[in-house]
Amino acid sequence: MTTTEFDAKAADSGAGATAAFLKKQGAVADTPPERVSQLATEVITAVHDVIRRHGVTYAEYDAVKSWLINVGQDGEWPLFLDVWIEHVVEEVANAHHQGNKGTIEGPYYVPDAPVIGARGPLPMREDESGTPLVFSGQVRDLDGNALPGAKVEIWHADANGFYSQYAPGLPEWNLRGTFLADDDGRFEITTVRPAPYQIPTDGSCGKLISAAGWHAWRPAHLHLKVSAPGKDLLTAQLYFPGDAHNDDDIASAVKPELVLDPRPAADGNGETVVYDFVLDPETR
Ligand code: MBD
Ligand code: FE
Repeated sequence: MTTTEFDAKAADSGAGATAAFLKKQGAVADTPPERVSQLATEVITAVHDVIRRHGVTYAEYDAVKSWLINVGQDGEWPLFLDVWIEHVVEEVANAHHQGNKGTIEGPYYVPDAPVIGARGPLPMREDESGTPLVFSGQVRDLDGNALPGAKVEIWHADANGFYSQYAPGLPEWNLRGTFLADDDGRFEITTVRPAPYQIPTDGSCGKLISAAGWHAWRPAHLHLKVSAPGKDLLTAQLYFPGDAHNDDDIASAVKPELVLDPRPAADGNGETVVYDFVLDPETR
């Protein structure tokens, strides 16, 4: 029997996301001890307050202790943090932006995806399933000037909700690519519509979700990183209108400005959508 994406295990995608994160440069902040002490004290104090207010028991303390240990063993710290914490970090980091809204990166970005050029198809299987989607747009600065050569990185789940490099049986760069905008700042990406994403149910995050009676879903989304010299990197996701989870994304990452408006393709084959990106000048 061959292994397919449907054999994905929480602990495998978790281990992959953990290894990818640890490989990333720049994950060390040079934080002065006064700030470390203040932030750590306030987080710990907030936990103390919850314990007192709710009369947390030893049984509950031990359950949390074993759950925290298991999150690490499953490699699910990237998933946990990106689903429940990252959206507030993004909100604070980009509050000053006047251009495009951004949103969270999530755990499944891989740098250096194949360069396609200004237009073309993402790497995909010969028989890749899903509604064909042609996504075009222009990258501009705050004054409306085109940004030729802007880099548009895109990655997304397939029509079964799985990401290449984080589920088995998928080609390495499936549905991941790097586009370089043309002289008018324009790009055109040929792909297929992704499916909604379900947080793995067989790992620690899934265990929390079911113990709390939550749902495990993110709406279907395209992930993007858009960049140009002298501009702040824009990390975003784009969503599809009418998705059942646009209003209750478990990762709290949907914003109205990030919902696409796809139209039936002129040739009757799938959909086309236009979405432009406006980049803020580089801060700091
Ligand atoms: C995803 O695909 C994702 O985008 C986020 C933020 C968390 C988990 C899975
Ligand atoms: Fe995602």
